[in-house]
Amino acid sequence: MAGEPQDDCLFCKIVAGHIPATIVRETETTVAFRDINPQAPTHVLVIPRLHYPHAASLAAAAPAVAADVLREAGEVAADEKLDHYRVVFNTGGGAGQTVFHAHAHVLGGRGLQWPPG
Ligand code: IU
Repeated sequence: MAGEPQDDCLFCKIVAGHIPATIVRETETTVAFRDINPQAPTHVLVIPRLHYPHAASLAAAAPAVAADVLREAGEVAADEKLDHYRVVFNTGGGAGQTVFHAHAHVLGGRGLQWPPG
C-alpha cells in the first residue's frame, strides 16, 4: 500500500533502525541523518518515515509530511549554523536519484555553484 514500508528499501530500513545511520534529528514524521558519502562539509538527508518513491509523490499523497521534510531541512541548517545552503530533491535516475524513497539533501558549509552539475 502507498506509504507502507518496503522490504527492499534502504531508507525504510534506516527508519526501522535495521541499518545504522548517524541520526541528527527525528520527529514523528521524519528522520534526518548524515549522508554516508558527503558532498559538502554538511550533507544531511531528511526523509519521511512514510515510503514514497520521490518528493512529488510524497507531496501529492501526504502534503503535511512533505512540509515537515522542508521544515526539518531548515532546522538542520539552523542546527549546523549554515548561513547559506541548498536543499535538493534528485528525482529520477537521470538526475542522480539512486534511492527511491523521498529525501531532501541539505548541503552546506562551503560555496555552492550555480547551475549544479
Ligand atoms: P540520491 O539523491 O538518491 O542519489 O541520494 C541518495 C543518497 O543516499 C546518496 O547521497 C548516498 O550517499 C546516501 N546514502 C546514505 O547516506 N546511506 C545509505 O545507507 C545509502 C545511501 I544506500
